[in-house]
Amino acid sequence: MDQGHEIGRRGAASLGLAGAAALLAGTATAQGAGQGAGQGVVPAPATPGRGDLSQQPPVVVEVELGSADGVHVFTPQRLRFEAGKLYRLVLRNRSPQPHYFTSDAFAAAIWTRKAQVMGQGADGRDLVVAEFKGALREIEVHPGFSAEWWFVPVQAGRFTDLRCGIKEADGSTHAEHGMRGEIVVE
Ligand SMILES: [Cu+2]
Repeated sequence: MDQGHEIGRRGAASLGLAGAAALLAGTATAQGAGQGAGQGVVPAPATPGRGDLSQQPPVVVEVELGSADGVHVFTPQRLRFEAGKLYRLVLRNRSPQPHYFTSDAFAAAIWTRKAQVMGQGADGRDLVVAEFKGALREIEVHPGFSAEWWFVPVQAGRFTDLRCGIKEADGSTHAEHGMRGEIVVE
């Protein structure tokens, strides 16, 4: 009887994940329908509410790519996210070189709402220069700038392939210098 109960619980848990994925797929379809007009898809109600995971207030997480004195490192090196929450991941590069934020495993475990290129207005404040919608795999940020990745993690896991693959003149990569990290989705 315990075994049956356990299987039942597992079934419910996987249904929960499938349900979340279906919810996200529904959200993307609704957005697409707004742009494409028609196509037999009934748009979701315009009022964001329960079930629209893409419209919740984002949790802001900031990562420094490299350091101002040229050390190749992610700060922090370990990132933690919760499945189902919307995140605004700010990738800031105050170092003298460009850097990548690359994790193929992580990119496959999230739903991307958008990415934003940030610039600075005359008053020195950050402003959005451009937004990109659609699936995304990695982001490169150039010295002195920042970019934002807005996403909802949809799959739990521990992803150890966070790295910057940029090569130095001697052929070594920033990852080999220590620009590696780990991302956990719970
Ligand atoms: Cu780098």
